[in-house]
Amino acid sequence: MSGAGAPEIAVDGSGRRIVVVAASWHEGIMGGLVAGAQRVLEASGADWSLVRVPGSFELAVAAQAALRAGADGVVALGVIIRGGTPHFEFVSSATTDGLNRVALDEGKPVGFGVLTLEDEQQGFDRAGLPGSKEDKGAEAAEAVLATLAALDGLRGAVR
Ligand code: DLZ
Repeated sequence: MSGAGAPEIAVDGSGRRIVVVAASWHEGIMGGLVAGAQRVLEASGADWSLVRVPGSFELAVAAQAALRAGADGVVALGVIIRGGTPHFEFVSSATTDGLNRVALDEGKPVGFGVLTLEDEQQGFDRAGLPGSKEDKGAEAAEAVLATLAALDGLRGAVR
């Protein structure tokens, strides 16, 4: 999936409680993702915190716990790089399915900032670092805030 067609999103996060859950594999790329999400959340005025988990596989359970503890939304960040084992497929699909399930079960937005990559370079290109072409941590944070606003609007519209 390329970043072509990504929307420009400006959102107000004041009054929103957002938890960033971030995996710890591939720390150089992860640093860029976390910094991108932080930039957006701080600029938006959201009340936010960061929770680290070991790997991307653990993101879904942490996201669920954050939402059950009262967070309005979660930004999930991870980096999964294809290696020489089938682990990539298992970890990627479990992470994606798990995060989607948490969002639907809890009825709250989970921003998907998990990069599934062939190699490290693809991650540096997307991590919002100097020289990167894309900023996927920032995009995931914007998506959560924009979705919260959309859900508020939708609930107001159907009352
Ligand atoms: C096991 C594993 C592998 C092979 N690769 C990655 C990866 O590229 N990115 C990542 O975030 N996590 C990886 N993991 C770890 C799993 O997500 C998980 O933490 C372990 O299997 C322990 O449950």
